[in-house]
Amino acid sequence: MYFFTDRLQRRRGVVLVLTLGFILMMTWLSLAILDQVRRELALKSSPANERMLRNTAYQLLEVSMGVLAEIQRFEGGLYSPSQGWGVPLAYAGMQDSDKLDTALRERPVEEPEPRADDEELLLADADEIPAEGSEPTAADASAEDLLGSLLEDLEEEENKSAYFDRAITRVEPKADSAQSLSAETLPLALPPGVQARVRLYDESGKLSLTATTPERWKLFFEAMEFDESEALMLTDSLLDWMDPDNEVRESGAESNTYGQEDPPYKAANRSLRNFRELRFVEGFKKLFFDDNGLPNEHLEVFRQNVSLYHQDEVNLNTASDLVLETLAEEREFDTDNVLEYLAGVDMIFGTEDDRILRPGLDEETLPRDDEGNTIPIDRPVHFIRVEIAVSSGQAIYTLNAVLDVSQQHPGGAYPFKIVEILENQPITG
Ligand SMILES: [Ca+2]
Ligand SMILES: [Ca+2]
Repeated sequence: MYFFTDRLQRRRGVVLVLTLGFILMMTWLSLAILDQVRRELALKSSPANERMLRNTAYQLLEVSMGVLAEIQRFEGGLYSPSQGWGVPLAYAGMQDSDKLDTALRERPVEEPEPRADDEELLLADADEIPAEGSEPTAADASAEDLLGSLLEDLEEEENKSAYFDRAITRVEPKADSAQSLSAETLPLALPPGVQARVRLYDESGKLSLTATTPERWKLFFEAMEFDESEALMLTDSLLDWMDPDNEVRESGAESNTYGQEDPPYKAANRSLRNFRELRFVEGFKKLFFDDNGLPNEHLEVFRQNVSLYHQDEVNLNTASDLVLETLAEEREFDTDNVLEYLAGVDMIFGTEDDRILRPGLDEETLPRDDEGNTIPIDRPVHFIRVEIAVSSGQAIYTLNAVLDVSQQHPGGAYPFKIVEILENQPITG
């Protein structure tokens, strides 16, 4: 008898588990459908909100240009973000969101730890109910996930930037400059509930696509850890692709090579219009792209260290590690001497004692190459990449632009020429 009861209980247990499993599956299915609907809804923010974010982003572009123009005028030139323009909103006395948070992001991203106390659990749930008072649903969570991944993308981009923008770190404006600004001008403020982040990067810290010598290209590709024959092929093919003639360099390729491709094509014989164009160039085809024509990490490194815009010498204040290494190899100087000079006495980037290579410095203290000559210091910033991200509630808006700070915008409306501007997409050039 005891045996029988036990089996019956076990069978009941099995039925219960099956039923629970079924309920769980149905719940999962309905959540999956809700999730899809929510995803589609989450992508559409209200038009009024989008307009407000867009207007804010453009105003922040103007604020950034104002900051750049002021520093350029007072300091006689733009040389390094350590002058204060690296974090323009902070310079202008505005709140600059170090990390973009949204209302949703403030909630825990991961599942909260299970708590022993039910009361605590209830309290935790109450905290998570949105301000509007609607019940939090799994669909809310999925919208959060989507938003979270968008934010992570943004942060990832930011981290990528951190890789090559060593010198562009946070330099807080001096307290007196912020005070004098707010005392003399109307305080600048973001609309309620809006968070913003503006970053300015110097394109002149990269190698110029058009002004780099064959010798320097070769050193650069070797710094990218390609072997000598690969470095030669990449150098000569790139230069042949861009030079106006059809004479083939020693390790290069011109239209006669590309004419044998299926389908055949010709060398561009002009400068690159974007980095994706490299998938047609001999050497790059194999080394920078996979078999499906998708770019690999080498293209990303190339893109981060080479500029399509500037056509001058590299600004050592903002040169990336890879570019600095290339130049050090070419001019025979020690990169550490330059980095230690720039980081200042405390040897930390982004602090008040950071130094700037610029004309008029005391020659005695300057870093020198192996022959005892001072390294070049007159390399002003020419092109600046602007990255603006504005968020409100669930919506994020990004504005990316490239400014030529050596000339005014045609018509005189802005102090600098806006060379390129893109909304909600990165500038890939
Ligand atoms: Ca050519
Ligand atoms: Ca040629």
